[in-house]
Amino acid sequence: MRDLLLGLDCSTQSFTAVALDAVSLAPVAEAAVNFDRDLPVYGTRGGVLADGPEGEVLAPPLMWVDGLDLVLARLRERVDLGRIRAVAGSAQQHGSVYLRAAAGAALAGLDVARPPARQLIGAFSRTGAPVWLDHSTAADCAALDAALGGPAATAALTGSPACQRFTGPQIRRFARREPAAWADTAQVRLVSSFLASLLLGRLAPSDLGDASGMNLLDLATRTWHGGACAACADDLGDRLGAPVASDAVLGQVAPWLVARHGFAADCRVLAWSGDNPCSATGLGLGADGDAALSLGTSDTLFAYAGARPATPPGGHVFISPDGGHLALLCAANGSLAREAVRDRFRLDWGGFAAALARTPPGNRSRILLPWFRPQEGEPSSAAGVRAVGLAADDADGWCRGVVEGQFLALRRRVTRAGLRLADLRATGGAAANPAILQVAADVFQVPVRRNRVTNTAALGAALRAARADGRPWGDLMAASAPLLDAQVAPTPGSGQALALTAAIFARAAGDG
Ligand code: ADP
Ligand code: XUL
Repeated sequence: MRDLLLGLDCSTQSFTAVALDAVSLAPVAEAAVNFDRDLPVYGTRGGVLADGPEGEVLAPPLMWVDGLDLVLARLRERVDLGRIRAVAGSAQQHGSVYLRAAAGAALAGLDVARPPARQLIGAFSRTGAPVWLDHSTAADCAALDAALGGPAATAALTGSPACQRFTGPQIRRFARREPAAWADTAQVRLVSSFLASLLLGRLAPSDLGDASGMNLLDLATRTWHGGACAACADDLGDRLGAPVASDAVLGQVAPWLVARHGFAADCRVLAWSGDNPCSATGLGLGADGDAALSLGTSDTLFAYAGARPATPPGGHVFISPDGGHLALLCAANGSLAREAVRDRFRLDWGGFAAALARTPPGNRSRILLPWFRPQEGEPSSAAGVRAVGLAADDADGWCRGVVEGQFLALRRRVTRAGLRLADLRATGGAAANPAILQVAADVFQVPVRRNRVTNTAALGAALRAARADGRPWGDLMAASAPLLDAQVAPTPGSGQALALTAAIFARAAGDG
């Protein structure tokens, strides 16, 4: 009986699988793999390899292949994978995988007796894949914007001004600096479409949701833009494959999944998408104004809009899985910044939460600029970590300072974008911490509700898999409602307490 749907998520730090009952859409099993802990042979920290001298941040694509194989092996211990009707996936956005012509045959011929990663070693024209934390492409962004008529023109066309982590500028840098390796690159895939290719046993197309994070997609026509592609690299359009809708059924699972993991041969594979678009489905964002706060390695805040919204200053417009849009703001200083403060004072998450509980909203007008790493969307004059009024040894003040700083920074970007929030649905690793959600409710002055399935990207992918059976989007959006926890309401008086702190923050952060 094929009564399950599967969602997979290859995020920055982990690979997660969520299986749902295909009728009730309720979660029935989960499994996860942490890259640093479970695949130490790759030597990653936080899922990536240490920053290069020019801001390069790479991850080994073979680690993702091993991650997929291992998460399926773990899930198989809990459920029979032969029960899965359809599978869809999610991945960290913007990262790019460079494949040689030999990749097609390697994908088609995966032999079940050996781990798939070992059979794909010769498939790559570049061993590392640049990921969304990479910030080495300032010159490429300038060149792309210049070719398209300036940042506003790039945003009007692609939904975002040229962004350092976006795939177009990343490809441009590679093609420019390593022309021989570029000549050896037959196809480029996103992390999402690379992993979909493994499930399919042949190269899979990228979906429109993840394709809109590349600076290459014309949002109006939903096709690659010739001028943007030409500004990045020769013959780029040909090396990308035409993008497809997020609910496109691509085919059936490859034979290696049947023989190695027990999938049914007729299990269908849908396009994979980016983690933020998938989370939008997992959190049920389907009406104008529905908004989410995702607290993973990156912190993102995104709001749903059916018709295309204006691109938020310092932000993006992505196509959402149901064909609508998401206005999105991203902060690279998410969990890793919170961890840096936690570790500075040798705390665990319980101790961090206790520090938040001991300090009042507004932190007695003391602030922390939390930019541990370069932060797009913030004035470069304010780069770095800076405490104002906070003593270096004030652990409690620093814990509140980093979280309030992150949310105050996002809040003023929300205000600038003219986004009106009625409430926020929270997801990501740090959403497990109620003290952090309380700070979010206080800073944004809206109720915050967490989804009990922490990885809503994998959940959203699993829900999207139901589209293979023609399940209406409305059903999928409604499926998240029973999974939402009770709301965390703003602390009475917190709005006032935070007003002065917000003004001090804005001055320190370099606002005019
Ligand atoms: P990603 O999807 O980007 O790989 P996750 O959403 O899985 O990341 O979140 C991982 C992060 O969650 C870790 O880096 C950790 O800092 C954070 N995290 C996990 N548990 C807690 C907690 N109780 N409080 C705060 N942060 C937490
Ligand atoms: C969004 C972004 C990150 C990654 C990793 O634009 O860069 O949120 O998707 O989660």
